[in-house]
Amino acid sequence: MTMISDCDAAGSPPASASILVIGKESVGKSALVRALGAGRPSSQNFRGTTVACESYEAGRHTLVDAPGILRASDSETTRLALDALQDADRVLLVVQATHLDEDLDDLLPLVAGRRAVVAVTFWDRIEDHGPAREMLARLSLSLSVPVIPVDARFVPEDARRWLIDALDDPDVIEHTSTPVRAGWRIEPRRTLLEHRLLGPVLATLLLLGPAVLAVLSANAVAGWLEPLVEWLTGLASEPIAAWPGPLNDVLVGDYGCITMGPLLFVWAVPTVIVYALVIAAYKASGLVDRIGTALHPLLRPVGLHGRDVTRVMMGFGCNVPAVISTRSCVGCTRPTTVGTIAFGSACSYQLGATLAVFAAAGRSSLVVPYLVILVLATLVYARLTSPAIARSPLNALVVEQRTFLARPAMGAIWREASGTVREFFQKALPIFFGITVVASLLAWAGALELAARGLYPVMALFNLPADSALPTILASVRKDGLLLLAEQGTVESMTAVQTLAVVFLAGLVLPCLVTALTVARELGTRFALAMMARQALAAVVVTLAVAWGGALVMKAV
Ligand SMILES: Nc1nc2c(ncn2[C@@H]2O[C@H](COP(=O)(O)OP(=O)(O)OP(=O)(O)O)[C@@H](O)[C@H]2O)c(=O)[nH]1
Ligand SMILES: [Mg+2]
Repeated sequence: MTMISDCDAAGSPPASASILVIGKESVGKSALVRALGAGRPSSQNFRGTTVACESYEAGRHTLVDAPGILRASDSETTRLALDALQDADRVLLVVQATHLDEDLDDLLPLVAGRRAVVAVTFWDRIEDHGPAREMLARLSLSLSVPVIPVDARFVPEDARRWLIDALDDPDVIEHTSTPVRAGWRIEPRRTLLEHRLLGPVLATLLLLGPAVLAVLSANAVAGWLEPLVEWLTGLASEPIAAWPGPLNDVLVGDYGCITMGPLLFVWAVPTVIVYALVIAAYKASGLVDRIGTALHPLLRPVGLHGRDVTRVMMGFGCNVPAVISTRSCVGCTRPTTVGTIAFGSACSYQLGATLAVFAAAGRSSLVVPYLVILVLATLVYARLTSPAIARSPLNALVVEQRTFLARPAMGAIWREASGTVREFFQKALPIFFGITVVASLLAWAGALELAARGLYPVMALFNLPADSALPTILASVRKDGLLLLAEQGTVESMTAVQTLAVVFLAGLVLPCLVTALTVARELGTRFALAMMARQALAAVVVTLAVAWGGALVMKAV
């Protein structure tokens, strides 16, 4: 019941006599591997959940859960799956009952000549099981291999045994086309999202939903949490105030952890939790793919595809898994998608910290122009950085439009969201406090003032005060470093336009360090460096436009 290894760097499965679980995207491969008792591979209702071959030990079998095959695609995940298939002797071919003929037509030529068992998932979507079962029996007879129907989410013990036993010594599939046809095809029910005009509008609202919800709930939580947290920190800081520096500075100085802590808990934590819950619900319900499909016609002119929207949206939670998930994007849009995530997917830490800065400035409503400008700037950035081929009207949406919407299982949402929140408390929180310690020590040693004086001309270029320099530098390494801008005195003394400008500069000038390293690992160091240079340039242009354009507008009104 354990996962024994990831595939190697090239993505090949281990050489042992393992069974490759292969099929198209989102047909329930991972759910089936899990149901067979093999570990807990991630199973989510969006195309391209699994992005590497992962081996799991299931009793006497080793199952290799492969990424889904996307027909006519040059995606990294399809390549991994096809490479794994080359070396596979035994396969568990997973096809979706709703599109049985289509899946067999596409996949039989790939698995012919291998020992195989066929699992027909989404059996629960077939209404009349009697004739369908008869058809499967005939298919099994013609192919000379077991064909086993299942609802991969809930596999009963007898079906599980049937599958496990069948996998012991399967026969070779000889056919390259299906000898018996089902003749049915069951499509997901159409919703407003598929409406030609209303679909994109609804999809845009749903896309922005997590940010709006995060803002509203962070405001609500802050309303009742702030007095309590402030009272508690006041209580804690009183005795420390008399301690000598630098201890005093590190704890209760301008950038001290006790000074900054409340901002983190009042603003960032609610934002992280709300983002995690909403995005997990979108993924588990299948909404995320349907939103992407609806937005495809609007986004293609800027070089992004519907499938990429899913990844950009994942980036709202954290950029790192979103960048990894672009392995299932097509080759011509992957670099643009990665760049767009790094530039425009304001992760939950970044948005939480931004809200805190606006609140500290006493200008919470700045979040509206912030989000509007961010979306517009991201679209322009994608348009300017995408290759012409990605924007071509001939570049169709490479996605099989058969995501069934499902009521999201609470367990799936909880598993996903609690992972993100745990990560925040275990990894992000200590790093944030580390940043406050560094900033406090620099302030105590007088280095801040020196740096501020040195950087004054640069900040003046953006019409910004010198003391915003250090928070800007720290925030460009870790997005939650933006919180340092909320230090008493920094944003309080700025105008609304300056507050907006500094948040753009600090938030956009570089991707967070972990994202940059992930991009370098996924697409190479040279790509990562070029992307960072492009992003820095774009951030400078956006900040200049906001700072000087905003100042002009304010003067006019
Ligand atoms: N109704 C129904 N839903 C299923 C079935 N099998 C899987 N699902 C759901 O379909 C979605 C996709 O399942 P996964 O197991 O992630 O599919 P996958 O083939 O591993 O997908 P990729 O890794 O993206 O290729 C999840 O939301 C599952 O809960 C099934 O038999 N019936
Ligand atoms: Mg999977």
